[in-house]
Amino acid sequence: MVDSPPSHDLSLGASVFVSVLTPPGRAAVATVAVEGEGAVAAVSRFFHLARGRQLEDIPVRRIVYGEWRADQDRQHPSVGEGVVVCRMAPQRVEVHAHGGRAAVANIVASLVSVGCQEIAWQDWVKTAEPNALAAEARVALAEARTQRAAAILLDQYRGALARAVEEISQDLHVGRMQNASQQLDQLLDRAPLGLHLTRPWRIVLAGRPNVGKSSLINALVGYQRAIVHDQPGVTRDVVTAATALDGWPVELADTAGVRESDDPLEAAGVARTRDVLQTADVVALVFDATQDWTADDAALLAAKPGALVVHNKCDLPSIAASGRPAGIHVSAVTGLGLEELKLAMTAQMAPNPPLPGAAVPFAARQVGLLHEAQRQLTAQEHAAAQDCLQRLLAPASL
Ligand SMILES: Nc1nc2c(ncn2[C@@H]2O[C@H](COP(=O)(O)OP(=O)(O)OP(=O)(O)O)[C@@H](O)[C@H]2O)c(=O)[nH]1
Ligand SMILES: [Mg+2]
Repeated sequence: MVDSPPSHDLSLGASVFVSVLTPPGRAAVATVAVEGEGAVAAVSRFFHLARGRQLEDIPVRRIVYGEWRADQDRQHPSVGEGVVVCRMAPQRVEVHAHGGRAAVANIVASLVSVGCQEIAWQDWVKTAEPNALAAEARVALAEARTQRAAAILLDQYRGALARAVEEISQDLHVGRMQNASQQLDQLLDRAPLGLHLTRPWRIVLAGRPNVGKSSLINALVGYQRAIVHDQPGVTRDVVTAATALDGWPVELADTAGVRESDDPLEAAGVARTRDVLQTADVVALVFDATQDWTADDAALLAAKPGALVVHNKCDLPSIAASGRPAGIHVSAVTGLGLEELKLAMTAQMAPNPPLPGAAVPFAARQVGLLHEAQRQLTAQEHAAAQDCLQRLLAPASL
């Protein structure tokens, strides 16, 4: 017997969400979550258990195996996808299928055809977490690149930031305005670090040609990322490498050596160096310790007063030239001074790392609302400040 053709007869409206929880790409297993009133009915439309059993009758958290038959397959009952299904809650079902894109797309398309609404997993998280801070932490956790970043985000997922915001709100409520303001300041001080937990710090190595920038990048990441050559003007583009320093996620950028050049290609590389210097979180200016200190070197340094000063090639006899400023003495060849260089970079990136369990804002929305709360507090607009805090603590909205 052939089943009836597909129809939108479940009257789901937009009340059932379907979301792929696993990342795209090839993997052994993919998970599709279906949630909302009618979720079980929607899945039952396509999921066939052995011996005619019904999903409605399966207890919550019992894992069952069966076949997913998209409507077009109903003409050919032998074509079906083996899936594992579990009702995680009365109105929430997870479908675990083979991890290929086709199987996942097939399942999602089936559910959408009966009125389910597909949403991104980041939006699905909003429906699953009690408030926006927890939902944001869960999304950020998936983006964390290092264990240290993940540990701080996990603290926030467990409520560190929410508790701090609640305390500030309570201070406002009982008129402890100075306390509230100090706590807001403390949170905002941690915001630059928090925002980098999911967006690595950018460290740019710049300097004149042939001073050893590419060699230093390679020594810092531990493999041959950039081409090194004894001719000046080798690096023409910005070459980046992802790594971690003291557990913090960073992106190191090697750049074209800065000099005037008639070669349009090299000039384009130098222009790109200047661009990337604008967006750097940390700039390390590299100089060649075996060469005289020149007016060009001094001009480079003057243009970037906050930069770390790195004197490279210290394995060779250095020139104690007059005018050479203090700096970190390193050798990309022997590794001399590299630990000191890493420490100096880390100190610029994260001068006051938070203690375990500390509240750290980590998303632009949070930082914006905290700034606004502080502004309103300064303007004595206490109700408006309280409103910002309540918006931070509110449930996430889709
Ligand atoms: N002895 C010694 N040689 C080095 C050191 N660092 C780099 N060199 C040499 O210096 C030359 C230039 O090195 P690169 O790393 O290509 O220099 P760069 O600054 O990237 O040069 P451009 O890309 O042309 O701007 C190569 O011959 C390297 O082997 C060092 O610490 N000690
Ligand atoms: Mg280079």
